[in-house]
Amino acid sequence: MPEVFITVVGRLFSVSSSNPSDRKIVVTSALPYANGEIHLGHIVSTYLPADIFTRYCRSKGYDVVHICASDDFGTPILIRSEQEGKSPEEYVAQWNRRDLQDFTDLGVIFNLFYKTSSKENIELTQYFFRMLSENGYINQRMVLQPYCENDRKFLPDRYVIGTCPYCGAENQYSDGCEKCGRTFQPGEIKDPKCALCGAPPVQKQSEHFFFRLSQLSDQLYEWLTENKNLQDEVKNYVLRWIQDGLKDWDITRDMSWGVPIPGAPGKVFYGWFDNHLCYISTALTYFKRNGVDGKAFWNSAEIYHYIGKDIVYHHYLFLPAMRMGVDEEYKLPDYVPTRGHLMLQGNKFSKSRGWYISLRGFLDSFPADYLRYYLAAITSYSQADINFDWDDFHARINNELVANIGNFIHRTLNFLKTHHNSTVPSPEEYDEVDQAFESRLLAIRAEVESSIEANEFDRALKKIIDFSAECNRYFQKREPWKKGKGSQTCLYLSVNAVKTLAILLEPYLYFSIEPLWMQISIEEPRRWDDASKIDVKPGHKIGEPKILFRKIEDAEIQREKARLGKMGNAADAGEKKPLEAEAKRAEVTFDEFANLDLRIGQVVEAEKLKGSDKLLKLKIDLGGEKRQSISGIAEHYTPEELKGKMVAVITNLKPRKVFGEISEVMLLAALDKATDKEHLSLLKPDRDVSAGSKIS
Ligand code: B3M
Ligand code: ZN
Repeated sequence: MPEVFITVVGRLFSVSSSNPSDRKIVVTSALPYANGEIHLGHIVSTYLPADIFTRYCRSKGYDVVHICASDDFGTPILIRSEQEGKSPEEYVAQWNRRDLQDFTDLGVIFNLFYKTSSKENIELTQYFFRMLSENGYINQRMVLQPYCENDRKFLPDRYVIGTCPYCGAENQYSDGCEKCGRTFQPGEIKDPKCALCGAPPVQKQSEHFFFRLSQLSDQLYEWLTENKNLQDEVKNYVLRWIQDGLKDWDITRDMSWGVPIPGAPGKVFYGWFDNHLCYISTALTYFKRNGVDGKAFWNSAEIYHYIGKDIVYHHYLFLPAMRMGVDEEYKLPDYVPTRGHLMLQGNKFSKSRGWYISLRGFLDSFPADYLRYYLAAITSYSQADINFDWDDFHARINNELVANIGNFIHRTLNFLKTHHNSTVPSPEEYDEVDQAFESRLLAIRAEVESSIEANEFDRALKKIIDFSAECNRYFQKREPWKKGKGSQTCLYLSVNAVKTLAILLEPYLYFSIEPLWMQISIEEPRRWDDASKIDVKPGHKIGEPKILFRKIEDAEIQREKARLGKMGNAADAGEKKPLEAEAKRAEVTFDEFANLDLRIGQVVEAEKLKGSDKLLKLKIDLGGEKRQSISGIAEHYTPEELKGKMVAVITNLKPRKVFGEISEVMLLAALDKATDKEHLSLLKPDRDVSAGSKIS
């Protein structure tokens, strides 16, 4: 088998000319934190570019995998799970499922979407730690950490809130300010308070492990300067960080939710120590499940880590440094494609101000491919910010997707159907116009391919759109409806152009192109290299043409614009307030909660308990079985009022004696917050359910 070498942006890859699957590629997308929905900002910088590239690679026949996972650890996640009364495991599992669903609905497909809390990732992280220790890259020292004496725990990162030392914004987390964007070192925040109880923390000694990043400065510098695939604009400021001097990195957190640090009970790794290792552990897991030697694959593959520009530090320094520190047992990245932030109508996205488009909301209104098309078209391979503009979206979908691409494809197929009995006619002799068009058709694949290989998916898409516009012009010029000379050639070349467009567009518009193959009546396999081939032959019968893209109406865009700034979707707004002291109780695991037998019961008998002003003696029907409750609600309800009422109760509290009477069931009631004990309300079901119904 002859070997040829091709150069891809300055690197040499050996590719067997007849076997594209020799080119191995691992694509990863930055891991979404398991505590909130995927939003368009994530999509634009990371998941869509990674998905387009992976689909392209697959179409080329390269041996490619796309890997991702939920980023499960960290204080924000633990705090949210506590607030929602869920175990962190249960909480992150829920977001993992939800994220995967969102990705799938947007056509972003992974070989494996796993999790940082997986057994495999925990093992790999601990292994890295041990190797780094052996190689002298870990040291330990005592540090002062905020500690809440009320809650009797250390308060890492987001467990402390306070005032930004730079801009004075109040109610900020201790790791950075959302107002001015600065990040802080532990201890920097002013007027610190415990996020759980509001008490000011004290400082307490704790032993922390540090990753000696500074020891790897020279190696990092060399890697950055030598790797020609990295974007210069990013590289330049990372090199400056190195020149300014890298600090050793505290990789320890005094808490329970995280990868346990071997030999250090009560301590876990900082999430950024383990999360990028999950690229490797997830890939290895995927390969293992498929009987492939994952390590060998990884080390013989080109590695692409797709990210947004807010996590450059971690991916250009921590990530390579940790791999260097274990003697590059796992290969360093070849590419770390980095893209900018998404703006909305020229302003920053803000969920709390309603200046926001949720992915789910978008998909409820428009086809997924419209979003893929628009975002791919406006996103360059750079750190420049990207602006989502509803009018621009409207114009591009209607002009480019519908009136240009959709129109050419449909008019060609429809013309074949109505004038040629759905059969591709034989070409006649070409004149210059046909020849010029044919050479465009033969050249377009390589042109698009070079942009995709350079990670410039917007430019590649622009080339496809321009080509489609040329197709339209050619069709228009040939006027096949006049049935003059050259009209058969026009249809012949046009249907081949449709096939080429379909192949080139498939990585961008999978949902729309998939049904097009039925219309052209071409079966698998359809490979990238089949584009620009004129191989739809005379006599080929096509299927039933259908419109691919629908136009967007003005009213739809008006509706979306009117929504902005109004949704008041302040889902996160309350997150930072200290939980009220009164609500603060000891932690309960989900299993403990699940042990409570909560039910709806019916009060069948009620009377005052002799000798007490406060207590009522009640009989509660639990659907066949009746049990007694001694309830302290006599000042709020009369026995008459209660008879027949459906109420919420706990049935499996340990029975206890009250005033000499046994109480087996407890009624649930709310005490009005404003008036405190003065106003009490029993809980009752919102709809009719029968006595004994379980509450969960
Ligand atoms: N979860 C940060 C983010 O979502 C983080 C990325 C991890 S990639 C290893 O922006
Ligand atoms: Zn506290």
